[in-house]
Amino acid sequence: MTEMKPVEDVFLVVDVQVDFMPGGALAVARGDEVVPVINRLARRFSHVVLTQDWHPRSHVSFAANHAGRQPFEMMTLPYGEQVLWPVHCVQDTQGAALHRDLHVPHARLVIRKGHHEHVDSYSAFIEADRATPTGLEGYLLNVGAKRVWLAGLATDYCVAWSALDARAAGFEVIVIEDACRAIDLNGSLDQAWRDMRAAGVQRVNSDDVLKARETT
Ligand code: VGL
Ligand code: ZN
Repeated sequence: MTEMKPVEDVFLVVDVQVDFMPGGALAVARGDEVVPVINRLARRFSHVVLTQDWHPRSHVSFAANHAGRQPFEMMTLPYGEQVLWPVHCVQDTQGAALHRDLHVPHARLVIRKGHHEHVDSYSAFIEADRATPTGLEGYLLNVGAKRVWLAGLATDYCVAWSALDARAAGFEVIVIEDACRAIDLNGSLDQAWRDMRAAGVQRVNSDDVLKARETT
């Protein structure tokens, strides 16, 4: 039996959700600007995977669930240092919905992460305990993926952690910088780019991707 040639490129669109948009519960400055760029890029990829931050209301990453703690403080948890966030992306709320203008009808898979009450997960691959897999690595290996292209929110958290874990899993990894926006908390954006560069993550602009993947 002949097999279809596996598509080696996968476009991973991270957390383009209402709560990360201006006016949202954990707003990323100019986060909405990524939507048209991602829509354009997504048309050049036959294989697109989306992620959704998807927390129970009792989630350990919410400052509101720790007496006397404020959003954006650090807290030591059993698995390490955790930023305490405003309540965001609560399962099945409007804030957790994908942005209404995100238009990727051919997206094949939506990975929901951060659903365990006691563990956060910035990464689409491995939760913050650095042990619990989401299943995305197995999925990508199973479909024959070789390269993972990333865009979305936020550059310095969920995009960066996902990019680093994709590298660690052996994929070629490219972050499309102008299709991302950052939170930038205490230098987190510079640190994220340093870490990604050191790990061999490539950094490109959407124009280059669109040009290189032009359809005739
Ligand atoms: C994110 C902080 C908390 C992200 C998710 O999508 O980058 N950041 N939860
Ligand atoms: Zn979150």
